[in-house]
Amino acid sequence: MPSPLNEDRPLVMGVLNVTPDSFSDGGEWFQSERAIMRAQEMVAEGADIVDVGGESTRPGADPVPADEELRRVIPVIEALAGQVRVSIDTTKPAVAEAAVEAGATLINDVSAALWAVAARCGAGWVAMHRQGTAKSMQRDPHYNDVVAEVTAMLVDRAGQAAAAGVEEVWIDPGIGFGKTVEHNLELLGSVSGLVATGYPVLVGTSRKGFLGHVARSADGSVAPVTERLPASLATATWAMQQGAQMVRVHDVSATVQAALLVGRPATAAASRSNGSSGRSEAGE
Ligand code: HH2
Repeated sequence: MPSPLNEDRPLVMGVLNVTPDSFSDGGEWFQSERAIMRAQEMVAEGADIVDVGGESTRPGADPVPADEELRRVIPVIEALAGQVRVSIDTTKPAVAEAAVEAGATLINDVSAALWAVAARCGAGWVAMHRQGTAKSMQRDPHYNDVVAEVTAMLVDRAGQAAAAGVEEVWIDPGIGFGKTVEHNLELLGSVSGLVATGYPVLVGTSRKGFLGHVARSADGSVAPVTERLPASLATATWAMQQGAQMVRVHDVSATVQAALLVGRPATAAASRSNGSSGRSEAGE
C-alpha cells in the first residue's frame, strides 16, 4: 500500500458535516448538492481528505438511525470518490461498510471500536479516544493521568487493528471528547508523545469549545464558534509542529497555508548552517 503521508507538509482533512445539528456548521451542508459543492471547494483549497459525517458527535447530540445516516452520507461519498480521498466519520459498522463500498477509503471512528470492519473492508482506520458517549461525555470527565490513559488506550486499539490486518492505522487523542479544558491542553501539549508511538497522529481542535474558553472575546465572554479561527490555527499549527501528520479542520484554506509553513524555518536554518545562503532566486 502506498504511504498515505505527505512528504511536503502535514495532511489537511476537511470536515464535511451532512447534518442538521453539528456544533459549528449544522444545517449548512445538509442537502447533498450543497455538501458536494462544499467538498469541491475544500479540494480547491488544498484538502487532502474530505471527512464525511452524517451524525453529530457534539456533547448531548441525539443518535441518528443507521438508515438516516446512510441516506445523508452515501450520495455525497459516491459523488466525491474519484475526485478526492474520502473518509467516513461514523461509529456504525453498517454505515462504515456501505461508505467504503461507495468509495471511502478511511474509516474515522470516534468510538475506536471498528477495527474489524476496517480489516474486512480493506480500509484505513482512525482510532480516536473518547470517554463516554456524545450524550454523557462532558458531564464529569475524569482521569488520573489523562496523557498516559489516552496514549495507552490508543496504542492498545491500534495494536489490535494492526494484528487484525489493518494496514493504515491512525491515532487521535479526541480533543473535546470527554475532556475538560485542562485535559485538552495537556493532551495537546503531549502530541509529540503520541507521535513517538510510531503511529501516524491525527488531531482535531477546529472551532472546539475549549478554544473559546482559553481565547476569550474582548469582553471576556467565551469566544463563539465564529471567532475561533485564530485559536484553531494556533492549535493546529502547534500539533503539526509537534509531528502530527494530519489535522482535521473546517477552515481548509487557512490551515493549508499554516501547514506549508510548518517545519520550513527549521529547514531553512539547517540549510544555512550547512553553508547554503537560503536566499530565494528573487532575493526575498
Ligand atoms: N471531532 C469531531 C468529529 N469527528 N473525528 C476525529 N478523528 N477527531 C476529532 O477531533 C473529531 C472527529 C467533532 O467535530 P465536528 O465534526 O465539527 O462536529 P460534530 O460532531 O458536531 O458534527
